[in-house]
Amino acid sequence: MSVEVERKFVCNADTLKTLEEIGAVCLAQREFKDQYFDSPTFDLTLRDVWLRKRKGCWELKCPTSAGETEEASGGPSEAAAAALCSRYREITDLPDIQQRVREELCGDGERSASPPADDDDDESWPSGMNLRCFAEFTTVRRSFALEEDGVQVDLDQADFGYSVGEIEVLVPEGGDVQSALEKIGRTAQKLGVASDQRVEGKMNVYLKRNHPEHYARLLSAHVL
Ligand code: V4E
Repeated sequence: MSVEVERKFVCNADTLKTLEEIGAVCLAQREFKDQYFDSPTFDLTLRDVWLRKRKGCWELKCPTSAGETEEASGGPSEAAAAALCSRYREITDLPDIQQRVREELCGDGERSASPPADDDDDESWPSGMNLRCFAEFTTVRRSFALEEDGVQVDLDQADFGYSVGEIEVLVPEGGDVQSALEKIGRTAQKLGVASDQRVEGKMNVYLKRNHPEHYARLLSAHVL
């Protein structure tokens, strides 16, 4: 399991040129469809837990637990830069995902010795937990590697007409989140995207347009 630390930025026609100038190497361009799942009353996303299927694989992003991303405090400018970054734990192992989802939905912290039959079925387990797809969109992503160790920049174009850039560092379990924040800050400076404004992700924009009531609830719950 790892923690994804990332900062979103507004990309424009100059971003590709700047990436080239700072020596970024294009790793790949790929297209993928994301399907996000939740209960009818949105119990997962209201807890900032995001379950999705991407390229046939299940992924869960959830808040990091207390102490998991302990960071040096630094000065006010470091704190402001850190506030522009999100940190989410990423789970990709299906039994771990199912266990965490079960915990979130029914507070069942115990790993069942024998999970319900549907859990074994890669396709039907969500409906067995009363989860249904509430968002579906396709993204064209261009990924770049930077000289700065472990930093990746993604330029995303979603099929509903929204583009966004992301600077991200994957921190392995117990790894140094503070160093990831510093790398992201330096990369934002180099790219000239170090504004103090939080930039909306694809899901924010998708929900605002397609599920405005749920979007408003997520804002009230300080999830978005
Ligand atoms: C909405 C959300 C999550 C779902 C995934 O969002 P995002 O990271 O934007 O997707 P994507 O496609 O870039 O995933 P990746 O390929 O990088 O894994 S996870 C957390 N949130 C909430 C959230 C938030 N509170 N603030 C911001 C700026 N973004 C997302």
